[in-house]
Amino acid sequence: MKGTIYKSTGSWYSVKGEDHAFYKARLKGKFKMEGITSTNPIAVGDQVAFDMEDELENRVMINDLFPRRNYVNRISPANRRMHHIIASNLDQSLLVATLKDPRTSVGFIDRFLVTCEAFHIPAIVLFNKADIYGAKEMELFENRKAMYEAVGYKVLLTSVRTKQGIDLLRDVLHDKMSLISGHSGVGKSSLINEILENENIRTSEVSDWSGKGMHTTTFAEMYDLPKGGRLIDTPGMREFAIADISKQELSHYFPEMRAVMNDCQFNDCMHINEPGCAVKKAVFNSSIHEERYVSYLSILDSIQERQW
Ligand SMILES: Nc1nc2c(ncn2[C@@H]2O[C@H](COP(=O)(O)OP(=O)(O)OP(=O)(O)O)[C@@H](O)[C@H]2O)c(=O)[nH]1
Ligand SMILES: [Mg+2]
Ligand SMILES: [Zn+2]
Repeated sequence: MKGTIYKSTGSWYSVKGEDHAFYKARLKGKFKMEGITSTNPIAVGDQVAFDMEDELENRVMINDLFPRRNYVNRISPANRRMHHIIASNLDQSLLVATLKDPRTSVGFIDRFLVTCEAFHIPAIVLFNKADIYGAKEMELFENRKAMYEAVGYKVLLTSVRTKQGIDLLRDVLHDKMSLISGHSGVGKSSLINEILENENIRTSEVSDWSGKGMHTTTFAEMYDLPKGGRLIDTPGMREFAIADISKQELSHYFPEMRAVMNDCQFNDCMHINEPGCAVKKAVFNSSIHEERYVSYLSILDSIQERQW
C-alpha cells in the first residue's frame, strides 16, 4: 500500500495509508539510503510504499520512498557533518516567532527564511503571544512587519489566549501542507491545537496538557486540518544551522538583494567591501533594511566552505 509519513521517532514511524488508517511502521533492513549525509532516511511528509507485517497490530514495513517534491533540512545538531531532513512535500513554511518570553532574533528568522528560499518553499512569519506585548513590543512588531513585508513575506500577529489573528491563520493554512517551526516555547503546539479545533487531536496529546500548557514537542508530527490541509508540528530549535548553501550563492536567497545585485560592478561581488556594490548602496539609502544586511553578513561568516 502507499502512504504518508505522519510521525518519525527515528526508530519507528506512523504512516497513514491510502485507506486512511494509521500504521506503525519500521524500515526494511536493506532500505536504500539516499546518501550518507542525512541522519534520517525517511521524514515526515514522505510518500512511501509499505507491506503488512502484522495485521492484528497494524504493524507494517516500509520498503520504498517515492521522490520528494521538496524538503527542508538543516545541519544536524548532533553531528555537524550530517543533515537532518525536517519535513518534505511542503506547500509552505510558517515560522512562529515571539517578541517576548522568549524574543526571537532577526538573525534566527533570517536563517530560516534563507533556507526556505533555497528550497523554493514560500515562507510566512508569524508573531505569537500578542496578548503579552506592551507598547514597546508592538512598536517592534510594526518594524519587523514592515521589514519582512517589504521583502515579500506575509507577516501575521496572533494570540492563542485572546484568539487574535487565529481566523486569518486558519485561512492561510487552509488546503496547504504547512511546516510549523520556531524556538521552543513560542506556542507552535498551542497554535496547532487551536487551529485543529480540538477535533483531531489524538488522546495522547490531550494528556500532554499540564496546567502551564503543552509539554515540549520531541518529534515532528503531522496533523490533518478539519476542513482540509495539513500541519507539521516540530520540536523547538535553539539554532538553525543552514545546510548546503555556499557563500557565493547566499545573497540569492535574500530576495531584496537578488533584486539589485545585477547592478554590482563585479559578477562575483559578495557585497562586503567591493567597489560599485549595488547591495551596499541600497543599504546606505535604506531600500535594503540594515538588519537584514547584518543577518546576511553574519550568515556569510558562519558558512564553512566545504573542503573535500
Ligand atoms: N501569553 C501567551 N502564552 C502562550 C500563547 N501561546 C502559547 N503560549 C504559552 O507558551 C508556552 C509554550 O507553548 P507551546 O505551544 O508548548 O510551545 P511550542 O512552540 O510548541 O514549544 P516546543 O514544543 O518546546 O517547541 C505554553 O505555556 C503556552 O500556554 C499566547 O498566545 N499567549
Ligand atoms: Mg510544541
Ligand atoms: Zn555587491
